Amino acid sequence: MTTLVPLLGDQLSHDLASLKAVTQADAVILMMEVVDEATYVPHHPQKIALFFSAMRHFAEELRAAGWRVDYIPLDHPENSGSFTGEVARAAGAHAATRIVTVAGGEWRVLDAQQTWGEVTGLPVTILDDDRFLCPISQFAAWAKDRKRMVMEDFYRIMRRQTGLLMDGDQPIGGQWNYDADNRKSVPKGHRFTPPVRFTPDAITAEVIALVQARFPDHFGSLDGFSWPVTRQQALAALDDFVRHRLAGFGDYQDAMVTGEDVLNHSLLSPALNLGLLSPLEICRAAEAAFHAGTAPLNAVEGFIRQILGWREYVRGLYWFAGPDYTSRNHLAAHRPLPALFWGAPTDMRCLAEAVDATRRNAMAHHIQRLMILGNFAMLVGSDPHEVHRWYLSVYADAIEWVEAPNVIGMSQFADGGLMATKPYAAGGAYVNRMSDHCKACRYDVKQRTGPNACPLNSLYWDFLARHEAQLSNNQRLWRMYDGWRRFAPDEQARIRDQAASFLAALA
Ligand code: FAD
Ligand code: DLZ
Repeated sequence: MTTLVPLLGDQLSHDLASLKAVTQADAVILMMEVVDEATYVPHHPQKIALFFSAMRHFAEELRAAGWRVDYIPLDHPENSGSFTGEVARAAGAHAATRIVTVAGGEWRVLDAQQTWGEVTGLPVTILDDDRFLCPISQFAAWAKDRKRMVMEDFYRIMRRQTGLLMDGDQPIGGQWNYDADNRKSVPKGHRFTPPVRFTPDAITAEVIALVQARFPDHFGSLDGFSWPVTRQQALAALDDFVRHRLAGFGDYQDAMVTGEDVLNHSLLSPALNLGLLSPLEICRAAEAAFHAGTAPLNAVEGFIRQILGWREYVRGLYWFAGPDYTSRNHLAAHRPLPALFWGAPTDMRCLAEAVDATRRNAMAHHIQRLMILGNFAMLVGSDPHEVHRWYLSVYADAIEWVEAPNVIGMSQFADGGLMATKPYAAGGAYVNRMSDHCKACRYDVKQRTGPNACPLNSLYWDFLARHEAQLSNNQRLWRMYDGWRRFAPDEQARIRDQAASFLAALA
């Protein structure tokens, strides 16, 4: 009897449910580098290299731990190029009698897994992915009868469930959420401690060469690849963050500084999403820093909320919302994504900074993703499915279960408010408040119209005006619509003409 255990690129955890369900004596672990997964969207070369390198290192660790591993590299002469093709080939080659696997992190992959029984003629067990703190069924039970799925409500349940930052039944410090303390702008001359970088070893170097040769046209640079690719490195990255950046995490969480790619962010999402770290161990490490007195409560609570709250929430929402979620288009936005997202030059400093960080690092921090790139895509009316495909392509941490709710729901309001209570729309004033970009920009953030006006200003008002019928009843937008209605009709017309000219030039 041979059990085939297909193990996917984001399932690199030694305590994976499938590894616990079989024995080393009768299992063959199948790991596959397949061209379909590298190209179903044009992933950033660093993302492909990260997955392949981490997969190859994990295969070595499994072998060292006594597992039989059939690892199919991308350039294997018989590689069929798809998960299903490789599972069928391996089932035959190993005379497998059954298949045990863990559910993939995307509807598309889960659909493929569900065909494996028919394709191979073998019994297939698809196990729940239990590396999350909230099972999908628990989230669905919580979400089922709610009109609004408020993240904060969910987060408090998760705090009580895990006991993180709890004093009995109450939050440590008396407050559940310290976000109000977390919106500081960065003082002039402030120095951030750069994160630890991991020099590519021979395995990573080989993968980088492979990716360079096979995917030369994908947007993004491979220079400077320095992601953690093993659990040991991921633990070192966690330790580095907790020691050097966690304490300031809250203060500057929403800040943007020219030339600073990381600020106080953790950069842990790629390792976490690949399975090299667990969400609970990260939260416990941050909590321990608070108890040791090395990081304040606003920082530690803010950080834990991202992982215990937002990350678990978006994962539950992705599976709860169903497979058509990425096709939602509540605001009927149909423009193509502007070419600047793929690196075409732009004079808008905020966008140029965020796109360039994305190109160099396969990474941008949350506020760049939400309030610079996502905001601009929404204001100009980009088709949300195209926006979703861009985000899924360019970020090292992008797997659909986490990317899609953040893009379709939070940043594009394309799900009509299932996730966000209002669109995250902003004009130039927000960017000026939260960053230093406007100072060096060729546009004037204070102007709404005219050749030097910051395009975000007219686009913001035009967005509100365009969607007045759909959005003006939203209580949270009352103040914005009040502002719009205070403009004299001729000023409204000038603003909308300005936006129309910008959009025409963009096309
Ligand atoms: P930190 O700022 O240090 O935060 C700590 C951790 O909290 C992150 O590593 C991440 O695991 C978690 N986290 C924070 N915010 C979120 C969130 N909104 N949803 C889920 N987890 C969160 N995150 C991804 O992991 N993959 C994605 O593809 C992704 N796409 C996004 C797209 C958009 C439009 C937006 C607005 C956000 C997206 N995020 C995504 C969430 C967030 O921006 C990233 O998790 C974060 O920038 C990763 O950098 P970091 O590890 O330094 O995070
Ligand atoms: C993102 C990605 C890439 C680029 N390549 C592979 C691959 O070759 N093999 C693999 O197992 N997984 C890869 N992945 C991740 C998948 O596209 C997908 O996100 C996960 O399988 C979802 O669980």
